[in-house]
Amino acid sequence: MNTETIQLSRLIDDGYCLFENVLTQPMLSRLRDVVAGLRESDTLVASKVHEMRSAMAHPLFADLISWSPVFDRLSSMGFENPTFTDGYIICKPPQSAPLFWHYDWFCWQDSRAHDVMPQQVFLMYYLTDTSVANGCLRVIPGSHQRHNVLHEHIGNPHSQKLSRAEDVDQLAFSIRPDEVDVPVRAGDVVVGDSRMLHAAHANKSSEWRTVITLWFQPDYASLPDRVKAQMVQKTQEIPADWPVAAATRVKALHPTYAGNAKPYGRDLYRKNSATN
Ligand SMILES: O=C(O)CCC(=O)C(=O)O
Repeated sequence: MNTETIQLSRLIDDGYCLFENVLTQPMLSRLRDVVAGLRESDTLVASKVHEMRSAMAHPLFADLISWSPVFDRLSSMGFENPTFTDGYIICKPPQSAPLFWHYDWFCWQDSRAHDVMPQQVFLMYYLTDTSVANGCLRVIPGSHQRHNVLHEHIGNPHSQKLSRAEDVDQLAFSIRPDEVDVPVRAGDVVVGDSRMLHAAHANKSSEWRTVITLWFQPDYASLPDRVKAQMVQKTQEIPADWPVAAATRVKALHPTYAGNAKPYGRDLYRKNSATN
């Protein structure tokens, strides 16, 4: 088996895989400079857990969204024409709370919500090396497919209460017996199924820890119409003042849908069924 086939099996079985050394050092430096500028300009929306902003905040993110080495990796996994909908810059301040367990899939009502192939994946690029000490990613392998006890307790996985980390004693913030840490080196990319339960450790270090999360649909053409409509609806608008070249590159990756199917909306709850 070649590396990409192994990574595809991991994505399908565990819900995530890791590609090392995908970004160059100059690209990492540019991303760090832009993120530092955004933080200084005070335009990120802060919570106890992190500060967050859309990746449309700066045209440099067009370079990351269309980063060709990643498309080569996706293509070798059989994903020839992925689409891109939205992205976020997530900065964890020094001494900040853990990020709660959640998934990022919104179409659980769909009859194909439990398909083997992911309908949507995140690409997470960390701008620093990560470890348990500075808030690395944590995942529950297999939770994109199999029922997990957390599904019965987390309710709306994106509620304001969770974002504000008001009650860190609740299960959504707990250390789970089946969780796995995903420490990375800056420049790696984690590819994960949006249905998988994931979280992040507290940042106990004295440095900021930033991740840029980009949402792709690896095989958009094969998606059910209502899911397509949903993806088009959540696609972030490209700012009018972006340079034409940057805007064109991102626009070329946007999904399109000309049918009449109704988007699912943000129906965040996964069915609490022990059978899947
Ligand atoms: O902050 C992190 O490490 C994870 C971010 C995350 O869970 C997300 O973007 O959905």
